[in-house]
Amino acid sequence: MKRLLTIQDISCVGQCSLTVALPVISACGVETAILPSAVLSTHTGFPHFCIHDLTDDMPGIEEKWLANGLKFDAFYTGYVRENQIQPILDIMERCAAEGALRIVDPVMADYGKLYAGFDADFPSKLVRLCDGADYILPNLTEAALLLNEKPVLEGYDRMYIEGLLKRLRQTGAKHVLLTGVSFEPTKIGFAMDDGQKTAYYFTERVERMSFGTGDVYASVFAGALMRGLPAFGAASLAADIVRLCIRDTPPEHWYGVNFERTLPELIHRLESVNQ
Ligand code: PXL
Repeated sequence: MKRLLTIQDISCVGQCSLTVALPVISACGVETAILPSAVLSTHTGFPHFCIHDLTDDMPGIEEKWLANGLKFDAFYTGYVRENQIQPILDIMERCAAEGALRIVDPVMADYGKLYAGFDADFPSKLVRLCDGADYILPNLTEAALLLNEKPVLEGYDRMYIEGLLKRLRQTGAKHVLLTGVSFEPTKIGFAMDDGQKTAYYFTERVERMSFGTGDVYASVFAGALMRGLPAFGAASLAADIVRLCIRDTPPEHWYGVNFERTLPELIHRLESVNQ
């Protein structure tokens, strides 16, 4: 069984980050190790929250992993803080099994705005994590902010998307998976660039603004990829699963998506993969 390390926060309530990644990646049949970047009372979309930063614990944890000979086949980073970028790069270098993959979700913004608690210069710091990543998974807002551009959320065309993908690969990322791409009101999906071509995938749009969808998306992608699906298959499975989760979430449930009842479908869709 492959062992993946995911580095992101524990939001105690909020159906996001580690409380999503752990069940989802485990459901994919992949051993899931965690390194919490911070503990929050809730995610930062709630009007009141407190945060306990865990940066200082990272080097000691890494040291004990190394002493125990623990290595990881993949790393998947999500919500992290500025002063954690170097310790995380160190861990990804020193605790990597041969050929380990780096999947970086540059979690910091959506709907044109940075999440509460991040400074305007945070995107320029997060670019360092993208350099050398095998896959980065920004949404449209994060993609623009990583490039120090103004987010464009509507009225764009394929040329804009493909230009964005090309500029994002210049950060040093090998593949770019841009989420939340939509050229017509009823469809939403992703664009994926592997350096040679751009591939698109769209599903029916379920009209709802939801926290945590990016975390479900990245977790399914990481889990399915480690389980042996090709990247485009893992990315399109992730898009299908996110759509099912949103469909299962009542509109008044504003702070997350009910991914829990979609886990059997995820397991079922991965059953035919022989790894
Ligand atoms: O779902 C992304 C996310 C992860 N972690 C924290 C957040 C958010 C989005 O708001 O606040 C702490």
